[in-house]
Amino acid sequence: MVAKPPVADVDDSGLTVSAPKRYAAGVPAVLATLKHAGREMGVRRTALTLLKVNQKDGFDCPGCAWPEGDHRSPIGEYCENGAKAVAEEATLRRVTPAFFAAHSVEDLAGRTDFWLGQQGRLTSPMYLAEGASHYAPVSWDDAFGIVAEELAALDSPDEAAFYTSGRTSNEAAFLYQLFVRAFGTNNLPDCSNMCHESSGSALSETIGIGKGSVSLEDMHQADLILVVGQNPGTNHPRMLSALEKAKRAGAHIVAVNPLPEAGLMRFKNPQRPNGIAGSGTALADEYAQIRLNGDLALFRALNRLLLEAEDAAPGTVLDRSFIDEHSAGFEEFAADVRGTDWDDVLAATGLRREQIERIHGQVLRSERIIVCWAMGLTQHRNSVPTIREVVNFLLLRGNIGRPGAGVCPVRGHSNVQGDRTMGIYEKPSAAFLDALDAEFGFAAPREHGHDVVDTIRAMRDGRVKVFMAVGGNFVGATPDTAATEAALRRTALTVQVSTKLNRSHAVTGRRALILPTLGRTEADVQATGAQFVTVEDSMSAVHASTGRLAPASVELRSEVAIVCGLAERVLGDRVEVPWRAFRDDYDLVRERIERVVPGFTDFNRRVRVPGGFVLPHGPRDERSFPTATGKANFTVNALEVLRVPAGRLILQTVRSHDQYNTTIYGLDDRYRGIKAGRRVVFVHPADLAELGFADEEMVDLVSEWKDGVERRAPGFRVVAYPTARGCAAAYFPETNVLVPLDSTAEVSNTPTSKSVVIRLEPAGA
Ligand SMILES: Nc1nc2c(c(=O)[nH]1)N[C@H]1C(S)=C(S)[C@@H](COP(=O)(O)OP(=O)(O)OC[C@H]3O[C@@H](n4cnc5c(=O)[nH]c(N)nc54)[C@H](O)[C@@H]3O)O[C@H]1N2
Ligand SMILES: Nc1nc2c(c(=O)[nH]1)N[C@H]1C(S)=C(S)[C@@H](COP(=O)(O)OP(=O)(O)OC[C@H]3O[C@@H](n4cnc5c(=O)[nH]c(N)nc54)[C@H](O)[C@@H]3O)O[C@H]1N2
Ligand SMILES: [Mo]
Repeated sequence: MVAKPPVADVDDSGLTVSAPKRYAAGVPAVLATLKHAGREMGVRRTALTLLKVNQKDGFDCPGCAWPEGDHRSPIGEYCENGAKAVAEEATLRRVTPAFFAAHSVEDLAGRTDFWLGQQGRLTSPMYLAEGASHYAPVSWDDAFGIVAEELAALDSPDEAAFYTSGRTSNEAAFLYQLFVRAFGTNNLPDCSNMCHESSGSALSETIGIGKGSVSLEDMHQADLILVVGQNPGTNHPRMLSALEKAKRAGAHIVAVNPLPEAGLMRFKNPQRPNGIAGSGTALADEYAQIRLNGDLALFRALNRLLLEAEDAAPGTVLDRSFIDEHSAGFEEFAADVRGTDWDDVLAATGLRREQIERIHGQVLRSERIIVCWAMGLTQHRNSVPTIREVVNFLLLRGNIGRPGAGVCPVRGHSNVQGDRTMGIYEKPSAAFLDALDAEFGFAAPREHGHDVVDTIRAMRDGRVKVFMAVGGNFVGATPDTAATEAALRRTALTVQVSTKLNRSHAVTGRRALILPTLGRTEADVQATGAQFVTVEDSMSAVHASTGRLAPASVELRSEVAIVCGLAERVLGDRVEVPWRAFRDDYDLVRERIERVVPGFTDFNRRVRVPGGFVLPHGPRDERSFPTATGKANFTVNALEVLRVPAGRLILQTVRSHDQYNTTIYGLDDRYRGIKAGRRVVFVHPADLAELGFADEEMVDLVSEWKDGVERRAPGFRVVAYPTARGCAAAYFPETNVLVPLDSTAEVSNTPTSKSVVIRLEPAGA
């Protein structure tokens, strides 16, 4: 399978490569912020908008889900990449009906996501009729009518799937899942399925709740913070401030990553005067350059060392009272982990034993430990066992449910955690459905629905015929691009609720709709007046978000209004839900959330308190673990070393510094030394020599998997780079074509975007 790269619109002939940067942020970040924001928004709008990001009376940054904290900078609590996310949304450019008249769908399908996003904000509902070459304007009423007609034509509600991307507000998410379940299905795939699903699966099983257990305060109090499989300098830049603060309070920081990411090494805080000038703070005290997928082995080795240290000095290493009182499964776990083979550990991690022992020494000296992680841990076949082993590591010394300690899966999209809390989940719990039924007087379906990968399979096989998405770019973000596109093209109708144009508008079902919506930065005025929405960050804090800018077009509707309008049209009086009242007054929606979702008592009042409130979390608050055993569970996680055949590399697909998932802001990856191009593959110089390739050579990336299908991404420039041996890296979404649809993580079914076995071939061979 070859996906034709739509590169005609990207001029990367000026691609240059220089040495990777040694520190993150500082002056270049400030300059990049102002340049990018000014180009999209103009100077005045830039100043007005950036001042309101993440302020208590402002809007929630549409960038990442890192929490804001109480001490917000008066000059704006944002980062370079948050500013880019804001500028991307608040841009003055517009995609109008005239644009669609000038560009056929075929034309759009030949463009990159970079070009598509650059065209500006969508302004009007658009409809692609069967057999038509172009989208044409459609009224909101007619658009809802088309969806209703196609849904009514299905043999079963399970023939429709309803995707959510993690920017959707709590209010919109709650109403959306209500509509979908009232319609009769649990087919609610979401971006989490490709993101932190492995964290959710592992944490639910071991500690009883799929959310992180630490607060910002904990970060500042920790003695040891391990940042594993995460690139915060690019993806969660405000986290660097928290790490800096922790560091100043004496924390030791260990970075575990195949790539020596600039943000992990050294940080110049641009929001502090001396951060702009001076040499910044060295962040990582220890950098473990691990091989891709080596983390399970690393944590097993650390756990074995802890058990041996306890044997040597009984009663001094393990937190025996925690283990006895609060945990289950210790004996089995311990027996297994003692057998961990050092040769396997060294092969899997690529680390030296001395370094692992040094980290172990640091663990022994640390009373309070936090482990942070992101996609480097979640997107492998054995991600769930890996994260379970991280939990074992923390449980051994009681590092959960006390200050300065715990699990910290760092979320991606700004409200991805909240969407789950609101019931965007294909496997809802019975308790949630019971509460929903009781509140709204209908019987929600009990059968589990499709996640992302299963939705693609079902579309491919003709079992799902209507696909709707509230936000996101399903085509761009999912694996196996060629297979996914073919699957979507088989459907009867695709519906995209979007702010900006992307590939999912160009790869459609027989008919297609684009429903343009308000973004976070924009004022949302309904019949009863100005509305705000709420979101939940990575540390379970729920707070309000109020947009101020005039909407990009008078035709835009809020996501809440779109969901309510559609639900009313599709369901008629099949259920007694006051959709119109909900649309007119979001307080009424929050009243219902309070009655259905635990933890939202007095929601409307508490969310109006500046800064909002924090949701309950049993393990964090009182060491209560709502698992099957009622305790925190130790688990046994087999170590299988990922060995690749000779002449092959393991490829991870990552984000550059100039993108937000499939939204490409620009063609630079400043910290990694890349300018003006994205089709690059990072490989260790010694591997290049062994494989017979040279720096700067043009190659095709060919992925090999047990299904025997060859997947090829053509035309990449080789960049000799100090990554771990045997490991390569290239950007997503250009490389999604290489990720086999059926190559997913055990339990969580997350695509294995960080371990793809590839070979290099001379380009065009
Ligand atoms: N500016 C910006 N911010 C974002 C996003 C964005 O695209 N742009 N995306 C948002 C979203 S949705 C998410 S989920 C997060 C993603 O945040 P990250 O997870 O930081 O994003 P990735 O670029 O996928 O980086 C993965 C990191 O893990 C490392 N890694 C890969 N495989 C392994 C492994 O096997 N072991 C170890 N130890 N490390 C490994 C990589 O080298 C890299 O540093 O960021 C969010 N924030
Ligand atoms: N190979 C590979 N694939 C990956 C990953 C990887 O690391 N490697 N990461 C995965 C991860 S972690 C994630 S989270 C997914 C992301 O998957 P998605 O969330 O589906 O993708 P995004 O690129 O974030 O979606 C961008 C689009 O969202 C729309 N949008 C932006 N703001 C709003 C809004 O406020 N409302 C609405 N309705 N629409 C809006 C815009 O139209 C924009 O084009 O990708 C996954 N795919
Ligand atoms: Mo994500």
